[in-house]
Amino acid sequence: MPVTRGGLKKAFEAAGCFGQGRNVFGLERLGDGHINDTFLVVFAGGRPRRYVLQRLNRQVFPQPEQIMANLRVLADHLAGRFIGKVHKSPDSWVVVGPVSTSDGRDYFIDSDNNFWRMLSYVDGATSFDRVRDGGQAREAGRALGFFHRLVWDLDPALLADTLPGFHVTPNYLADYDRVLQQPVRQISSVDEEYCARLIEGQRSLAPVLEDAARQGLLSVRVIHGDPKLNNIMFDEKTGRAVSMVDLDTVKPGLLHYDIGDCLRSCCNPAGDNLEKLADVRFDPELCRNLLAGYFAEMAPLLTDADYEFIYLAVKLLAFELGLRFFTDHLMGDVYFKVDHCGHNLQRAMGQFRLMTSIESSEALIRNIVKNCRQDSGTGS
Ligand code: GN1
Ligand code: MG
Repeated sequence: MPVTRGGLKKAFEAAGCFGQGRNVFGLERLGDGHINDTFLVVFAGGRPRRYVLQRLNRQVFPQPEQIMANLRVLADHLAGRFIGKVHKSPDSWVVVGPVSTSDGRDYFIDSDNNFWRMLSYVDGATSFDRVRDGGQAREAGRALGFFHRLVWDLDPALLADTLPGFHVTPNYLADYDRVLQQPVRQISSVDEEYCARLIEGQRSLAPVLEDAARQGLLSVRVIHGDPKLNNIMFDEKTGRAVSMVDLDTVKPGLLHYDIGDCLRSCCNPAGDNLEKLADVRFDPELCRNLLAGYFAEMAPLLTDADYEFIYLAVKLLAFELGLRFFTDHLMGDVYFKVDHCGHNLQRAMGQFRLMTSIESSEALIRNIVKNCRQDSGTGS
């Protein structure tokens, strides 16, 4: 989405509030998130350090103050973990935390009621939109496992639910049904028909994780909420995962939302913003690597049910994202930013194709889960 000159001026003004008296030396757009506007900022004077400035999307996050409170809770918890030397090499993991304004606040609200916040930047690291190889998938899995282990003893009740209903697939299905009932929006093109047919065929999939939680098979934990590949930072020199960013959706939830989302994102070599639909597929070897990395961190903490639901989680999360993109397309692209008309439909088709590929590899994926579990030394 283009940022207007007025928007840039606002960004400069906001950045200045976090400078502790230093002037803004440079400011440019960063990344291509679908929700917030993100900028890279450098202040003048002293050692040139980079920061991330974001304007949070108030439509998506109606109470952004809660996000900042969550980030504080998280940063304090993680600082405690490292200071206590719970983990062997604290230097290799970078915790992204909020930067305060000159008057000691965690955010700045401008005269147009835009909500701005600044975060530390992970230096010497980079992110990827498409997975490079199995080694990188393994690192991605290790990063998610490490993150889950870091927050394992953080009480989810200390975190606000910043996005109620996020990842609760039956709610997304209900939203879709509501949109279809509006007479203005009918399914018209061949691609829309494909999506609508696929959704009809998968209705019973939608509640699987929520039902499992209700039955006590899965528990609510602290989750990242958006652990896709490009939210994992890799060291530029070693390729090791060193941080997980985009912490706005850190909140109480099911681990399987994270495991499923990470798998669906990292095991699709075409990436989320695919160019050719035909390139989309779920790669079992990448899955094997990712799970090996994840289990290396998390295996001792997982239950039989946790392993059992991994296949359904990855299938569900691909379905859910497809459903969210498609519903947004039908609503006129009101949630996810788009580059062109039909972009959300194209993204939906990608996720649905990925889901079909996951479905056709069910036996293989279940076997990979079993073997990786055994290799981690916890399988029976
Ligand atoms: C959104 O803005 P971004 O790209 O970090 C979305 C995620 C989706 C993702 C799909 C709060 O994240 O759930 O998986 O797009 N975030 C929110 O690329 O809805
Ligand atoms: Mg995000």
